[in-house]
This record gives sequence, structure tokens and C-alpha cells, in this order.
Amino acid sequence: MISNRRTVLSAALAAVITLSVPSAFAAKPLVIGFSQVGAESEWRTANTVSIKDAAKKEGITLKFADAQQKQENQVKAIRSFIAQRVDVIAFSPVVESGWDTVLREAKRANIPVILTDRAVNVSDPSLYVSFLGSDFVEEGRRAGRWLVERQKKTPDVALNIVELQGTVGSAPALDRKKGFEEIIAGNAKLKVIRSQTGDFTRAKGKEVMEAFLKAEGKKINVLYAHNDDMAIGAIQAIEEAGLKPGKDILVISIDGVKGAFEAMIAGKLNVTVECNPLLGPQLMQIAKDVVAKKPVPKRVVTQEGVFPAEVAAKEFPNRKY
Ligand code: GYE
Repeated sequence: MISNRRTVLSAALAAVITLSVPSAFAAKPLVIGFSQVGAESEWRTANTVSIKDAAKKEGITLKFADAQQKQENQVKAIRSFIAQRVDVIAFSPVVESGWDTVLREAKRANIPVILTDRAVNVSDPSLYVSFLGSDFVEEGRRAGRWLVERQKKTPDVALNIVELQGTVGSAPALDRKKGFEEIIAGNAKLKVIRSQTGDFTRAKGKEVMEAFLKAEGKKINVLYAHNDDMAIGAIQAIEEAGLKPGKDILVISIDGVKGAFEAMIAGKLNVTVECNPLLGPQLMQIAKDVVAKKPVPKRVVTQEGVFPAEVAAKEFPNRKY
């Protein structure tokens, strides 16, 4: 009798275990805490949509925090993700430095960190598992190479360049400046006469271009903007000053958003160097692999092209952002 009851009990227990254990694992969705830079540009908007859509598609719970372009907000968001014990922390660091402390806290809590889009400058590379994003130095070089080629059409004319930099201390601003300078260095006909930040926004791009025009007037032959939004803002300033963007002043920018293609079709922008914001699907894959303890690459570089105004109308229907 007693042994019979035991058999029944243990059979019931086994049934509970077999039923509950696998389903408990299967039901637990992956939780990612993501700290986004902000909503400063068309690029950023496309990046946010890509990340949210990819998480949804994969059934991943995404805790999304917008830092409004402030590092302190990102640090707070990361600390709150640690407190909530998310499975993975991902973020696009607004600036390169100042991350050691908070990333050490994440490491101590055993939460893997994935960098998307922008790099950090940390003493210990084990503070993050992977960095997914573009090669910004190469983007700067591509912008420079376009100008060097263009200059060959008028070899005797010296070109005065003004530069609109991205957010001070951000990886894309530092690297796009560096890559561009590397290519134009040694070319006596190409000279940057003014360089200032426009914080990657249209409003700031316009404002700073107005100041450049006030100071240098018709001396300016070329504008190199670290993103399309600043170029689009600056184009407005150029027009308001009675000049023709794309003709009186050559305009070069980076990102390849739809707004840039429209400006090229209108003849106001000469070239955009592509920077792909659609990082969501790759980010989710890396996060899943990390949690599954699969090896992940330390660096994943996005593939990109260059689009001069001549191909803009043909390419426009293919653009996804
Ligand atoms: O180029 C700019 C955005 O980090 C690559 O940030 C990104 C840059 C992008 O605001 O438009």
C-alpha cells in the first residue's frame, strides 16, 4: 500500500518535472537593455526602428532608453539595466571615453555588453564582448577621396573647405575627421579653413554654416559635413546667403539617408558616403549567441558604399532609410 502510494507520488512528481522544466526554459524570453544616443538625426531614427523591429521579430524583450545625447543618461540607464538583471546590455555610446567604471560594474554583475554603432575607448577590452558598427575612419577617407578626384577636374583651383563635425568626443566625429584629413593631407590645393561641431543636427548644422559664411563668405568652396542632417541644415544657410549649394559650394556628407538623396536629386548635395543604420538583426543575433555561450566576433564591420549625385535618382527607389 505504502509502496504503491510512493509509486503514484513519484510518477506524479516526474510528470510535473517533465512538464514544467522544459516549458519554463522555453517561456523565458531574452531581455536586452538598450541605451540609445538620442533622436538627433534621420540615421538615428532608422537605427532605432531597426533595433525595435528586430527585437520584436525575435521575441526578445527590449528595454529601450533614449539618452538625449547625454552620457550621464546612458550611465544611469546602464546602471538601471544592471539592477534589473537584464540578460544583455547593448548601447551606442554618445562619446568614446569615460566608460570604464560603469562597464566594470556590468562585468562584475556578469552581464555581457555589446557596443552598437559607436566605439568606446577603454583600457580593458574585455569590458565588452562585441562591437558592431561601421568603419568611420574609412568613411572619412571615402569622402576625402571623392574630393581629391573632383579636384582633378580643376587642378589649378585651390579649394577652401569648411568642416561640420559631429558630436564632440564621439567616435564618428573623431574618425571621420581623421580619415578625411589623411586623404587630403599633402594636397596643397585642399585646405580646411574652418572646422566646428554641429552636433549631428540640422539646426546646429545651419547655425554653424551661417557663422562660417559670415566669417569667410565667398572664400568657401567646399563643405564637408560629418552627417547628412548637418549638410541639409547647412544647405539652407547657403541658400539663404544667396549662394547655390552643390555648385558655388560643393557639399559632401555621410550617412546616405533619403533626405540626402532628395538633396542630390535637387542638385544641392554632391555626394553622400553610406553609413548603414540597419543594425537591429545583427545585434539580436550577437545577443542570442552570447547568451547561448557561442563564440562571437569581437568586431563586426558594416558593409557600405559611396553615392555621388549622378546615381541618386536611379538609387533612390532602393533606399531603405
Ligand atoms: O552618422 C549620425 C548620427 O553614430 C554613425 O550618429 C552614427 C552617427 C550618424 O547622429 O547621423
